Amino acid sequence: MSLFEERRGLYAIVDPAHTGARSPLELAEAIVAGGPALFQYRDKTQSDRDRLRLGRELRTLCRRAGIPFIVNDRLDLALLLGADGAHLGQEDLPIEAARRIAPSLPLGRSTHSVEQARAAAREDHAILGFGPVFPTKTKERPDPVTGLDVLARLRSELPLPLVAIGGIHLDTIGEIARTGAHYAAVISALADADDPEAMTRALHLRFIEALSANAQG
Ligand code: TZP
Ligand code: MG
Repeated sequence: MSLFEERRGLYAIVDPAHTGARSPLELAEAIVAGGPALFQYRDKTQSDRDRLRLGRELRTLCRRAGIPFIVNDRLDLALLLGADGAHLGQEDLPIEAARRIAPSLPLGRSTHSVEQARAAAREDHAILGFGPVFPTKTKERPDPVTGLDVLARLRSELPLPLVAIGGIHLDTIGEIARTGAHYAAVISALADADDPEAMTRALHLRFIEALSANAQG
């Protein structure tokens, strides 16, 4: 069973460009204390030196807490940091090139349509991102909103765990769990929370509760 199949729940993302009132490290400490299923470091703005510095701190935090640490976009950084996996987008390295650099690292791929998801599922990916499922202000030039029906359809069609992303908040995370997706990825609902630790707990718990309600119903 892959790392991503073993777990379910909140996939917390920390991005230094979207941390609300806190430093990236303060936000990450609060989130890790709240216990998400997975943690991702996403950084499209800092220098490589700063990425390496912050990445080391985040990896240490996650390792202490036993939370898998995933790096977005950058395989070099993922390997340097000893990450548990990397997550690639449609414009990042194609799978053949990625596998030459990182032969065995668990890899995710973001997809934004049924066609992209089917194509990524035929390749050596361990998890697929899908979205934006709701409107988001966090991503620059987001793809069109997908909605949830297509997520449920993909879940029944594809053998891989799915992570829904885009505009997910406390009042909608249960709907994500009910589609069968393994994870809900969240940036702003955590960064903008008054108490990100409590918000992490609440989001993760609501996901897990919706899963068990689904199993009983
Ligand atoms: N990909 C699709 S939407 C998104 C990414 C990285 C951003 C999600 O952030 P938020 O703030 O949870 O909508
Ligand atoms: Mg990317």
